[in-house]
Amino acid sequence: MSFKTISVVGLGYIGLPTAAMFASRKIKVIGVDINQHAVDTINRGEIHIVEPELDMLVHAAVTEGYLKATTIPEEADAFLIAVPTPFKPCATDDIPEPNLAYIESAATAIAPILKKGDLVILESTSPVGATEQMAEWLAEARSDLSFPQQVGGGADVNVAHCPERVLPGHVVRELVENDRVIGGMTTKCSERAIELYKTFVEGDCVTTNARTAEMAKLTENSCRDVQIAFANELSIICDKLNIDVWELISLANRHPRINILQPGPGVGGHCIAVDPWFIVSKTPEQAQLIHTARKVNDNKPEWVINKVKVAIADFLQANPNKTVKEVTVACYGLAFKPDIDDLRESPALAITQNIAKLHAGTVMAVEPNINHLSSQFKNIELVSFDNASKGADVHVLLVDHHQFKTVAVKGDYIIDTKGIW
Ligand code: SAJ
Repeated sequence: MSFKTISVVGLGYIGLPTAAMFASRKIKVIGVDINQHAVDTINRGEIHIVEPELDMLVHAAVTEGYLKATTIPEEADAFLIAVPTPFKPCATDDIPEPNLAYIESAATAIAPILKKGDLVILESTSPVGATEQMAEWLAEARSDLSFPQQVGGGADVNVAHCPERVLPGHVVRELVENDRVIGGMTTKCSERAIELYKTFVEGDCVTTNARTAEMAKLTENSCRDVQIAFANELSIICDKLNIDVWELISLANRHPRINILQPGPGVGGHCIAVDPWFIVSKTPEQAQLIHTARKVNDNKPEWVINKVKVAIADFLQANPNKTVKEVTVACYGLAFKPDIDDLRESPALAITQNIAKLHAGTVMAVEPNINHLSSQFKNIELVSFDNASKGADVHVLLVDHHQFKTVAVKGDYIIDTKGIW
């Protein structure tokens, strides 16, 4: 094993589990993050995110001395970059552009400590061409070293794109079991990356070039986005036709070649709601279906909010002694999907915030995976399930957390976006 020390840059939902996984194989891992709170938490052997089994893994890795976190990069034999790649709104049309600023600052931060023989892997989901761009940034900062785009297989520093593909909530298992797409800038880069990942990956490591690896990842998430858009569109059609969409989908799914996904309040997370834009912004003329699916999913929260407005109006009509200020709305679930604490790009959170903005009465939120709401969430009371189910007049189920599946809220004014009540 030619990797004695591995550095993981970005200790979030992907970087931290990956760092802990290498450390669990008794390799020295240096985790780097700009967030001092995350660094301090990890160095105490604790975690700053919710992910099953990760706490034990990190605790063991830190106490056994294989994992440490720092804000300043240190020398290593391999660097894995797992930083966010959000999008930035585009001024000229409605297609957001990928924002590579975090990759650029990660590359700038590690460039001074790179040495001959090092391997740099970009794991962040990236638009096609980002790995080559990252290699350019590294080359600009280190003219004393050679890179694959300059000299091919004989480069001092090898560079590859190996997209992460693990499902939040199942990260620890999927990191080990999933196949990996290894997109080296040269064959040598791919070989080195395989050697690295094989320390813990039991799935196949399949090689390709960096651009195809980038596109493979975007394709997977766009495919899922298109399929969820189909389910979301069906739910709106069924509502119009007075058909139970959940029953409809379960019937259609009995066909041996049909597997329709589940509708919901919209698509969230920083992956599926973001990555298709990386394709659309590069090829707007060609990516018509992918673009439309994005819009269908992005419009679903607005549709849910309208349903809530109608429910409030119906409640007031049935209770003429009440004013709108006396109507309490409870939203169940704020995370972007079940049984996690992640609020990033969450349609449930956006819907709740919008209701809180529009509604003159009380808005309650039930989110079993978080303890408090920061002050930015104005006019939203975080309450227990019991308080909400007993105290609210209009109930909006937004996330199918397991806690909500065991007891159904009863009442005349229920908007159940996940079909569990
Ligand atoms: N959703 C639905 N209906 C469904 C399935 C999902 O509305 O039937 C919604 C969820 O509620 C959520 C969003 O879609 O808001 C995304 O959830 P998800 O579970 O489909 O995916 P993510 O974002 O947690 O993880 C995805 C995964 N990609 C694929 O399944 C193709 C994961 O493997 C990737 O590693 C991850 O994106 C990523 O990091 O890119």
